[in-house]
Amino acid sequence: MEIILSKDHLAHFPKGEIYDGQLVRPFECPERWDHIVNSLNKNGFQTQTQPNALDTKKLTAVHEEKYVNFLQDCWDEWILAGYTGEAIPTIFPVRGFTQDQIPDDIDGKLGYYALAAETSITEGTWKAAQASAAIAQTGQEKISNGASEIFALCRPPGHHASTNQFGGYCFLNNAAVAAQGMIIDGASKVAILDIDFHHGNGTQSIFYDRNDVLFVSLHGNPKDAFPYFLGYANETGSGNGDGANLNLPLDRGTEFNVWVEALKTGLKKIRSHQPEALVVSLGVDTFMNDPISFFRLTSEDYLTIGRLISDLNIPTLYVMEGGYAVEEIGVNTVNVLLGHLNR
Ligand code: OKP
Ligand code: ZN
Repeated sequence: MEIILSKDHLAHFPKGEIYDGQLVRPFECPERWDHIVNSLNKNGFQTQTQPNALDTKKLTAVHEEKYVNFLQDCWDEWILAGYTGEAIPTIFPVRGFTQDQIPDDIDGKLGYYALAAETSITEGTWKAAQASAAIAQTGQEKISNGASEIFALCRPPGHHASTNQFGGYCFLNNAAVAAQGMIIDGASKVAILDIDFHHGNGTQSIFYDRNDVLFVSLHGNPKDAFPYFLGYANETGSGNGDGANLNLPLDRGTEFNVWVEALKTGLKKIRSHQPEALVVSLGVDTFMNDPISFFRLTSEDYLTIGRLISDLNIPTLYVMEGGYAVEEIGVNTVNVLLGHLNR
């Protein structure tokens, strides 16, 4: 299995995440990447490729151009305003506020383009976010050109980013860029399977009214888990996309025996969609020791997950999302890939 990766992820490492009423060291940290690469190397994944430059046309097929420009200019505008800390949104267009005015001031703009406040923007954020999307896109192009399985080692993650909002550690929706890229490059139907602990609200919203891209997600029930305001079972798609969105929310403390039944339900839905390619939003924050999540999966379970996904027999692009039990993130991630290869 070919791996796509880049050290440019290092450009994004905020010092602070708002958590527990404090600015803490972010859970989404650069050494997550090191642990994954170490495990890949230990397990003989030798084909490691740098991404091609990001194709802006494919990017803006998923994200609004104004939002892309905001991400690109945010840090400069923040500094120009005289701020010295990291860029953090503090006010949002909530219920009762106007939704259609984009402020000129960077404080207002940050809130307009944010869905949450835990994700700080720094000098290198845009560089890393672009590289991460380029990794997914490069993987996509290889799948579109006939590869049967690719691992896109994206960092920062992407599935919370919508067409015009960042948050939940995400800026550009890497999985959505890949799925849309597959359509642009000729696929008529693709599917996205999101097995990160958190609901992929960004991915869902991007494809919600379309039936060419099926979105299936297993995640912590939003009544108890981030992102709280999307991911319920009654969200099944709208208009043309009616029936092409499947949410499988699961309770606190869910163990693998229950989780895997939901996975099988999701896989059945994917089979019936008959996609030409599959994008897996691969988060391993479903792990029992994850510090911010509440499922109970073990390291061995990830082998089974890879095997079950490979049984679909569809060209598959794995796109890295979350996983914050840093010591175990490598083993857990690579176990999915090993399971997929039946090794
Ligand atoms: C990103 B990805 C929990 C706070 C959650 C944000 C989580 C973002 C997860 N008390 N904070 O889906 O792994
Ligand atoms: Zn997550």
